Amino acid sequence: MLTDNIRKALNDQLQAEFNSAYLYLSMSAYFDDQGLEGMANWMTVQFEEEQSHALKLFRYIIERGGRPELQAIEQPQRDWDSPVAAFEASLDHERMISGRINDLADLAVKEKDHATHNMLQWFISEQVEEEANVESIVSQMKMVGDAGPGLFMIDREMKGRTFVNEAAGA
Ligand code: OFO
Repeated sequence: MLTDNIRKALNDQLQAEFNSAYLYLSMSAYFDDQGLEGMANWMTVQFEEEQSHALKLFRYIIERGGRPELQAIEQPQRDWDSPVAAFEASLDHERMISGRINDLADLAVKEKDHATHNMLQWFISEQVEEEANVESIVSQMKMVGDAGPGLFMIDREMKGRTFVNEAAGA
């Protein structure tokens, strides 16, 4: 049984994960429009990852006897000044999400909800990985600049990213 505070916080995080998914799908459309298919693919995979995070929370709320409440999803930003600016925005976004997950873990401790605290450990590790991945892309892109052969090489590498549902069953 979830306390009201935890239930509300988990539902808010469920919405935040869908907002993340929508943001990355919008970034995918932006990169596709820029002719950067690898980056568009990377963002589509990110969209799928965020949906899997939302689904993990959705299932957890049900498992604990709650009912997920689907809140409205924000309209995402449509354009960025440059490819690197889009990845920098993604990094800022992930740092914000990490802060939210940490607050949620603090709340679980405060409410003595050890099961939720335990479930959140997966998200805490996932955030470390997400921030590190985007940080490394941003620094590579800064090294090669916002156009030219270096950028196209990074783009080509990103075509290989595929979705693996790590959130399922973890
Ligand atoms: Fe769900 O990890 Fe990104 O936002």
